[in-house]
Amino acid sequence: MTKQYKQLRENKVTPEKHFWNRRSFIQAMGLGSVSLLSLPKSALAVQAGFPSEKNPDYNDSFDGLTKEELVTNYNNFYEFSTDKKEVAEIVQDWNQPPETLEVSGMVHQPQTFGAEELAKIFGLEQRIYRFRCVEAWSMVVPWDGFPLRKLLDRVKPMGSAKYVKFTSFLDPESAPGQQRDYYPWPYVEGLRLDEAMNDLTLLVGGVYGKPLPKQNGSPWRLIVPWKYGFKSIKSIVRIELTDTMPTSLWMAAGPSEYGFYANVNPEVDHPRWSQKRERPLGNWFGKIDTLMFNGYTDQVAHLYQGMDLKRFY
Ligand SMILES: Nc1nc2c(c(=O)[nH]1)N[C@H]1C(S)=C(S)[C@@H](COP(=O)(O)O)O[C@H]1N2
Ligand SMILES: [Mo]
Repeated sequence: MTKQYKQLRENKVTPEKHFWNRRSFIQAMGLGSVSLLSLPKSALAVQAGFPSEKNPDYNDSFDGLTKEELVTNYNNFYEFSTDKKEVAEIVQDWNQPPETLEVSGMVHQPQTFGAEELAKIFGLEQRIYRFRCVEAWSMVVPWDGFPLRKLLDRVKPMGSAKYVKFTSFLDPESAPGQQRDYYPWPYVEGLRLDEAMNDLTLLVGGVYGKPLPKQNGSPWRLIVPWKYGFKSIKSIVRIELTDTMPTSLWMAAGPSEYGFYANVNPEVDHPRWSQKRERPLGNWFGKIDTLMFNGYTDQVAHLYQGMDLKRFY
């Protein structure tokens, strides 16, 4: 929490300088004609500079939020390092996070968006989701983003589209991990179209009410909370609709260990470790039970009716 934000909360009456900060930001976001007084209170209760509105319908924080310092300093981002504690520092030398996001393939209205304009077009809401890495650690995070469905609706998928393919940036010059060809870069992930359209699936541009730090996948990443964390691809440059199942980086690199679906399932062990329990980041009391679909069964079980969930894939 920044000093400014604390002050906003402590002084019920907004000091004038903060009022002006917020106002100029809201203008920059293209909301210049909206009076501050007409914005709901919750919209103001965010960081000056990143107007994301808390959505109280998505608040999985009963176990407590993971500390922001942990979320932003313990990262999987193999383009930069395989050492989770090193990513945040190494990524600082990366001076070109993607500036555009192309949406193409089997759509009637392909479009390339500037990274800056997405929040303006689709709005931002904050949802608190649980996040479960396949390596059996987990966290609880307030993500700022919007349902991916909104973006897909805008480009009008063709009837023939069945899958969505997501591709990350490719820049071996400034991403040291991409200089080694151990992995088939760029990072690619995929969802079935109905999974991508599910209400829980978010395109995320911020965390803790602030723009996404580089190490968490700026400017835009995916968050799919009922799947293992590797599905939540970072720093996306392209989203393509297709009629064939995309081959993800992990399917190509380790087909016997990482499949297309990768739904969180405590009953199906990874070939090298159990998935029954997980270690919440920052939890001194050890492990907790992992939940089917990471706790999102009610929202997503219908997507997999008739499929054999005992299979890792
Ligand atoms: N482009 C890209 N996206 C990625 C990864 C990666 O290495 N590169 N790692 C994945 C994995 S394994 C996890 S657990 C999450 C980690 O996200 P975080 O660092 O924000 O916690 O990002 C996922 N998205
Ligand atoms: Mo992960």
